[in-house]
Amino acid sequence: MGKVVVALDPPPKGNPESWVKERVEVLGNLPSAFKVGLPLLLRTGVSRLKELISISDRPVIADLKLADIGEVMSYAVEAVADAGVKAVIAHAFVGRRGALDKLVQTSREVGVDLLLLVSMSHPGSTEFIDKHLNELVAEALELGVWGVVAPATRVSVIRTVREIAGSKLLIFSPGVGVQGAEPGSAICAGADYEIVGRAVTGSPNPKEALKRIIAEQEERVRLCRS
Ligand code: BMP
Repeated sequence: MGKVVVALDPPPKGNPESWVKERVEVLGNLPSAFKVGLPLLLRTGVSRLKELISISDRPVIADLKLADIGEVMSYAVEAVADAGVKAVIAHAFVGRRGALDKLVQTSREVGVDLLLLVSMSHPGSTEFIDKHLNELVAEALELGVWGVVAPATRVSVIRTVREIAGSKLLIFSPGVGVQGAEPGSAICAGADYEIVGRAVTGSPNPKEALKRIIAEQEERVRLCRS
């Protein structure tokens, strides 16, 4: 069983709804989950999201990358909860008081799991965010969230997160494929799921592309665990 979350980010040209539908239908149950973010939500709106979610059995993660005061983040979570998303992604750096404490409370009330971003896959993440990695993971642990997002492009970060969090947090890792990380490398470093976007969705045959990525992931994980 592969451990891949497919990021559905429709490019600017074309119809975003048919773009998503075509991919969700052919990928079926191969992905562990789908992730949708602003490139889709800004163009379709949350009301259309509900319909898109209904064509798949897989859970959907809303990648809102929230970074606001608690009250406003809560409104956003309530909006996507209505569409039936499994989880929402927020930035950990906004801190707890007046922000994440409220977000955690609202998410629980509306039955949405929370993923906190503790490090990012682009190089600039080391300029500010990564300097506080240990504190951000500790904060995620204290808040008792479902998991964190940490980059497949810097596996040392994943190792640190796993060391601090033990088995108390799931780790979702973007950066596999177009951003350069090899399938399976993040899981070998301690992640639970790898997030893959364009390497699957930009392929002329997304299903075959995902199958290849899953096969590679399984092989690398088999080797690193043997
Ligand atoms: P791709 O595989 O096409 O590079 O897509 C990666 C996905 O993961 C995108 O949806 C992006 O928003 C997300 N992501 C990322 O690339 N780096 C991060 O640090 C956090 C993310 O959510």
